[in-house]
Amino acid sequence: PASTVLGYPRIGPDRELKRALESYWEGRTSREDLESTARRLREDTWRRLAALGLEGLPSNTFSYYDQVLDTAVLLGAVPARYRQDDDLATYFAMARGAEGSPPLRMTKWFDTNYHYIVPEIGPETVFSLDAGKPLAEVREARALGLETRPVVVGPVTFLLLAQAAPASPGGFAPLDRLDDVVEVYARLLAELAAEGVAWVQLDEPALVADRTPAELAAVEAAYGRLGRLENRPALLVASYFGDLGDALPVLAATPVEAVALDLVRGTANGADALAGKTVVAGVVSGRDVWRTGRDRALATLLAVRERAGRVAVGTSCSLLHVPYDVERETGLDPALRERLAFAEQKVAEVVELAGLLAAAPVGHAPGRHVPGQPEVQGRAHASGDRTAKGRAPYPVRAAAQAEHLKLPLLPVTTIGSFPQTGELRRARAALAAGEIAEAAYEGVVRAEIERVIALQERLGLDVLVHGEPERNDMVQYFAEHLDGFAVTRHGWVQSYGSRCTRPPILHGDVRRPEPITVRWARYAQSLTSKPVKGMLTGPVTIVAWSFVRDDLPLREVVFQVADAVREEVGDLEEAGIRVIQVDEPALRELVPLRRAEQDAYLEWAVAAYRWATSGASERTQIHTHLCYSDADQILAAIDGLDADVTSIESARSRGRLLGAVGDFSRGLGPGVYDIHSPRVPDADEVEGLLTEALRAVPAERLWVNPDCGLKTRSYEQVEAALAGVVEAAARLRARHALST
Ligand code: THG
Ligand code: ZN
Repeated sequence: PASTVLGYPRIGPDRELKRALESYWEGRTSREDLESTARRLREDTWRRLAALGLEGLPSNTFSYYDQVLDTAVLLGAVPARYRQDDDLATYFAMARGAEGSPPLRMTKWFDTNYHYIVPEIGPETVFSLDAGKPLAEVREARALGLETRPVVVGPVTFLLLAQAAPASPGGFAPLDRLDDVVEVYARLLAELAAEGVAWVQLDEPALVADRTPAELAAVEAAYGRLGRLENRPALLVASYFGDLGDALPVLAATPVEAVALDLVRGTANGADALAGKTVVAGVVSGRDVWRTGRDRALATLLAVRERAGRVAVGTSCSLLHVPYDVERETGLDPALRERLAFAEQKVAEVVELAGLLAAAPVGHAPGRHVPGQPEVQGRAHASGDRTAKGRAPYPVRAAAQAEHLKLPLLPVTTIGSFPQTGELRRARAALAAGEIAEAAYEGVVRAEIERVIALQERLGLDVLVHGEPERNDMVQYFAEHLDGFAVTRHGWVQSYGSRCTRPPILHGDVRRPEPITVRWARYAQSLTSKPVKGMLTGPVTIVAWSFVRDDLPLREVVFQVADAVREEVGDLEEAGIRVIQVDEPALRELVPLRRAEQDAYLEWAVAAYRWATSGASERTQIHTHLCYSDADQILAAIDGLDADVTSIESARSRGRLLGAVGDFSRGLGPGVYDIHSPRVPDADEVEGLLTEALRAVPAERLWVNPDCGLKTRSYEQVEAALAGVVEAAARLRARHALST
């Protein structure tokens, strides 16, 4: 085909799948209801793509939860503890947990804000083909008169993303099972061939990160074996999120028919090696919302054709990571909207470029040079040098803060958000729909803050929060109050399962026209004599969870946001806020996939955080919070943030985290309450966790807090859990007083 996309959104233009899933989970609707919604979404997508003129239609890009989980099921890699009579119940048990079995781990899909379910593979895992889903989708599309290309996560990426099953012997890695898994893929290809499928797409994004020689050998073995099968469809191996690097010649030497390249982040420099294969040239970005520069894209396509021969126009990755349709965003400034392309518009661009490429005479490529990424040359920001002078050394600050805050040993605090009640959500929706006045909405917010402060005082916490009832999302809220951002009405992008976010669009220079959080922080502080934390989102996270302009270096954009956060920190201090938390949960996810680029990134990302926070006086206590289970891997960078107190999720990685914090020299709060689970720990359990933490962190620097924000929990659970947390801290303080 001359044109294709590597994948498409599936949650529905109005989040139909989200609603269908959640009502099914709550038992309000039947499996048939869920299946008919899903079928309609798939059919609408195929019809729409065909109507736009796209030739290569993908299938099996739909998912009830996650495509990696779908692949695990396809391969029969279902841990015994999740198995139930009903296949859908088994599937959702892996994704969401079931009686007695917490769900499989979930983690970030490369450097996106999408999360996948981590498969569990052991030496004993029995693989067996269950091709029902891809076959059913092929038949469904065929019933509409449309032929499709099933998309499946490829064997190497699947195993590299998997984790070793709990009882695996030391030294076992899921990739050890490559040969067994490849045999299941071989059977899958045979079944698809028997069904008359012409092409299959195997996604191998893991190949754009650094890979060892053994991993490259796995690529060679897997695609050598699959490529030599006699009974199979043509194979498209899709790379995305970067350059294939050393994996390109390896793939090129295998007998697969086509390779997809991300030509937005990567270059076509190695494309000569692909001569004889089809190159799916990913010139339309699936990671941003900007229209494609037509001349540049066409020049790239011509250069690839010159080098490789056969070229199809494609997207740089699946369009899963962008919203459906910008035409619905009637509230956007038309001048901005004209610059935007969501999934629908990107498909139209692919089709248009395919037409232009077909019309361009062969042999007229613009020289041998393949254009790289657009030159980023926007003007530097006016404020110039932002190297932070830095705050006083930590011991000086710690002494000043002890004097100023007079906190007890093992202070208890929370991460920031409290449960978002139905009343709050309804009030926000009513405000957006113009059904209630601003003043009425603010009354609801004020009452909620009063309730949250009173609850924390009653339970006996030491550093309080206002609970963030005024915020929908920690990034969207700031975007709504900063110049340079636009927010959408329908621009939902799947984050995990049924959950979505609406990434703001950062399109211009960022400025803070006025204080954002000060009013509610001041109100909350007026209700109590205990310190109330001001709650801000850090510059890296605000940028990571937005769609960002591409005419300035990312670093420059992050520093502009850091300017705004720095101003907010100053205003909070001035308003009498003594503790300010600046969260940077996305610090980790923007880490480049290639090691060679990681240090430079971490250096500027950490510098931006310090710029945002270092205006604070030494007696103002700066907190930060990070919520991912592998914080131990970037602990040096976290230390570099120079926050006075860092809270870190630790429910699922306690051992590793506590083992790694030896060099960490400031306040630390390893979470003692797993907020991802409805389970409520009692004081004994929390006391045990704290006792363990005290072996790694001196009492003077240990903080007591939950793993993460409480907004997804109920008040009933939160109240019971926090009571146990406070009680445990009190017992340890008493023990400590006796022993000193
Ligand atoms: N905000 C943003 N990105 C994030 C998170 C966030 N990425 C990482 C992590 N947190 C992802 N987790 C979630 C958790 C819950 C929801 C989305 C992502 C969620 N969304 C609501 C839903 O789908 O119903 C909609 C929220 C809204 O109204 O804006 O519950 O916290 N940006
Ligand atoms: Zn968190």
